[in-house]
Amino acid sequence: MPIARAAASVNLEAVELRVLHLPLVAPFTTSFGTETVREVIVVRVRTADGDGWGEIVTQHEPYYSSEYTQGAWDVAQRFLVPALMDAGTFAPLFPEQVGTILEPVIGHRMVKAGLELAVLDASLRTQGRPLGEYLGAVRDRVPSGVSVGIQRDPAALVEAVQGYLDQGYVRIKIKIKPGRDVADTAAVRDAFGEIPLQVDANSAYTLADADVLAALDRFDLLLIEQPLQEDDIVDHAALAARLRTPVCLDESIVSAKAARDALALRAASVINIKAGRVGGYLEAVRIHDLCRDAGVPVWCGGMLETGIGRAANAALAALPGFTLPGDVSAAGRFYRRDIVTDPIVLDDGHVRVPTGPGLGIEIDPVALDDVTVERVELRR
Ligand code: OSB
Ligand code: MG
Repeated sequence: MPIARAAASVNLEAVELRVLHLPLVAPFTTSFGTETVREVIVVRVRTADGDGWGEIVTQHEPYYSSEYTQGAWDVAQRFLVPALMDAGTFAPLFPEQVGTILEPVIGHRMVKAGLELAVLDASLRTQGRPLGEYLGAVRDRVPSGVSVGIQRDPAALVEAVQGYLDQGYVRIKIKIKPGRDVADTAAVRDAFGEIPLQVDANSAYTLADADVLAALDRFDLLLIEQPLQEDDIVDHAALAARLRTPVCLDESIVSAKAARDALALRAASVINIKAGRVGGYLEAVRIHDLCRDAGVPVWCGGMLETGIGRAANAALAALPGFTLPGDVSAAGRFYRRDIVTDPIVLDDGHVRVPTGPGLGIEIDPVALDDVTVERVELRR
């Protein structure tokens, strides 16, 4: 379904950026490291008609992606915000133009996504229009999966998964890495039987590990996510041909073009869509559309979002091609205290798609200030 390009223009007056440090309820371990405090950037655009909010989902270290928070902080202030300001000085700014305006800067997609989201939010709020409706949502709630980090040992993993199943999560994803793959997956399968289960390797393997990865075939996983490196498209195709488990790409899919190429080369039969990784929610919808036309299932990935990005992810995940449960969990899965007044909760294994204007959230200014470690305001 094409996007109705009807969001209102905004008159940009200023852009506020904040680095936040949000303590996690428990450490989150992947093949590339352990996070205990989420470092993220929040964007507020100030317009003549009100504010809009966005989130730049970088992590503090460039291990998932080449992007990282202090790099994002720099490029936003020196290049991307000024480009937006310049464009908005001579003409009203439409959200659908943001991607094109920022295109001359190579990469830095998470920063572009956060800026575009803030402009979109400001624009849709003036129209009283929810983001979900604008993007093409067809559901008012979405099934909620949870991404479970690597634990001390398989027994601890089983205990962690039990806790999430008790809360009602409808799909479990476990992180794996070499040496913590077959036994961990077997432990979860043995403990819980036929639950919807998938694994995420975050690029920790090479094609030489194909035998180990093929040993996962016996667990009837929904998919294996990003076994090889970001630029290993041909190797992913070779691996996919050897596995019964469907290969899903995350890190490799940095744009609609990358998605098209990966599908053409048969490197993936499922795609994880993260708006930050692909440069914004509008590019995310383009990937959704091309996958839908190709009959390829997609699901909504996560980057430990605050209530800002989490609301946007719930809206995106409500599009018709999102036929697999996403990593759109309750805010409480990561944070004791969110920065929004009405954090997303789990209800019968689902999260609700916000219905208010724009992102449909209100910022809790005290909570936001409490976790802000750096703040800057850029004016025209
Ligand atoms: O690979 O999906 C990933 C978190 C940070 C970086 C990469 C990933 C993840 C997750 C967490 O798996 C998903 C979530 O936000 O719930
Ligand atoms: Mg992933």
